[in-house]
Amino acid sequence: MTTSHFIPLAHYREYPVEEMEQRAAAFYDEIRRRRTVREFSDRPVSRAVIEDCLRAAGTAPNGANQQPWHFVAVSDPEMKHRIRLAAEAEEREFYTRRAPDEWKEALVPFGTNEHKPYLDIAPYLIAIFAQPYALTAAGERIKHYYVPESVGIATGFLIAALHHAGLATLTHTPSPMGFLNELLHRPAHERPFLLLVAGYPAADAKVPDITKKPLDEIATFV
Ligand code: IYR
Repeated sequence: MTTSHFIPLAHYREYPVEEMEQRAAAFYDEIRRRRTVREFSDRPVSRAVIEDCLRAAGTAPNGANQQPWHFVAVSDPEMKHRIRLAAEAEEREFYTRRAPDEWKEALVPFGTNEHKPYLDIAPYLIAIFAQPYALTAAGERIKHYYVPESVGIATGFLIAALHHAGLATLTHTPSPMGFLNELLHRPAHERPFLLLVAGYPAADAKVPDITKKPLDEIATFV
């Protein structure tokens, strides 16, 4: 029988309201500078930074604390190239056949296409896998709960951590992504969730001229 075990909430910090307001504003100021980048520099990135950002991702709230995720940080140029070739093959299909015109129209402002040179250039590709269930050594399945929510939150933490550290990211979603299981030797029951490209932006990187919805459009207070 499983039992529960509680300990005091030791690490919570309360701030005076004014400091809380300053902190909230400062965080907004920092996170609003984050931009999705598609032009990366090949400058190497400290592995210690990636490790701490992954540790931060691993603290995300998740269903029943089952932590239904696995991150594969790829820096090996050969593996990055294999991922690029496989992603571009899927993307070629997407842009020439699979994507309905309405979808392609929605992507025009971002100038995306089937060419993904950043998969070779960026120093790190982080493949994020979701685990719908765990497999015991005996081959028994242990169901995981709220898997997409959990992995989505962890990915958000990871993106925020990388940005906070001073790195640029791109959430890349070649579809389908099954090739990642094969290339990265992940078990068949794990689902590739997202391929996060991370590194320094290219010195001359450009980003689309887009804006975010204002608060009154995205939130309601009742
Ligand atoms: N996965 C494709 C297409 C794509 C789709 C959306 I929605 C985007 O916001 C961006 C791209 C690609 O990576 O090009």
